[in-house]
Amino acid sequence: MGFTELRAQAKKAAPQGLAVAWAADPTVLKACQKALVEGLIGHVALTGPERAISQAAEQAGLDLSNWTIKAASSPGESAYQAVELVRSGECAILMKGKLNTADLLRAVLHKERGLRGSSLLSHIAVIELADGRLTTLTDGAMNIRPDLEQKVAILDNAIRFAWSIGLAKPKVAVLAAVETVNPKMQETVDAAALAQMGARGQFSREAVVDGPLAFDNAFSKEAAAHKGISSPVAGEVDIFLVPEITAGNILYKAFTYAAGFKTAGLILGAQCPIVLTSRADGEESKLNSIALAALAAREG
Ligand code: COD
Repeated sequence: MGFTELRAQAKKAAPQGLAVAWAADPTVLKACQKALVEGLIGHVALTGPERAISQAAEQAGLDLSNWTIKAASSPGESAYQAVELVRSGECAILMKGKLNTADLLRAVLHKERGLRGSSLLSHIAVIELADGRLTTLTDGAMNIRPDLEQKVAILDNAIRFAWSIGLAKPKVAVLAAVETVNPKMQETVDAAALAQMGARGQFSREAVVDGPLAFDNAFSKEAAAHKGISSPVAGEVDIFLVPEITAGNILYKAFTYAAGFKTAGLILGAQCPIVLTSRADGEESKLNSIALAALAAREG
């Protein structure tokens, strides 16, 4: 299953409203328009600087006369307005426009006016590999240096998400630089604990968790065999769990830019799915991310 099939699945969900924070970006507007035409969403509400949004719409060749626009003069204000559109029930999906990730996430995390859920919020990237199969990577965009407890929550979010998009009993590789536990490398100790938790059924849905694994042996069955590593996830990984944001962000961008794979991104664990791609990501990546959010919104 690739993004084409996912988009087809997402069309079957009842179309929901999408709120965009700081929407003055032609690529974002075009992705929203396509999502409307494809029936992935029912309506769009934009927040941000009105003049710049009109200019972006002109650049994109779009007529926004039927779209709701809420004026905001700063990215922070715009983020709170978009969050409020979800809190009021007007929209069921939030999307990052042309603002810093941290500005949007601070509004989402606000204790009284935000969208915190019952679990830790985390980012998941979805990647379509060369053979057309989807895999995921977490967390390369939100949690900076998660401890073991936070990694458990990040992995649990990812496992539930994988099931929701049809990756049943997902295979998880907990990444490190080596395959053996080295007490001087905390990520290898955490990986071994997570693998044992998987074996004991400690996540909220079933998954096969292995680690520590270096990326080559997780990604390639041949590399693992060559090194004499026997792993039930080698070459078939559905979830790559990275030790911290920098490793994850570099790997995510290497998938996009060096390998040329299609990618999409979401924040999980909030009161609604949040479309979170890089500002440089193209229209297709943003559209695929909206489709994922529509599917996740259906799951509730
Ligand atoms: N889930 C739930 N609650 C959280 C989370 C989370 N992931 N992170 C923080 N909180 C809560 C804390 O418990 C606390 O109550 C409050 O939010 C504030 O926490 P701080 O002090 O850590 O918050 P900030 O504002 O300093 O940092 C939160 C950010 C998400 C902004 C920060 O973690 C961050 O900058 N992440 C990286 C974002 C980024 O730049 N990504 C770039 C790639 S696109």
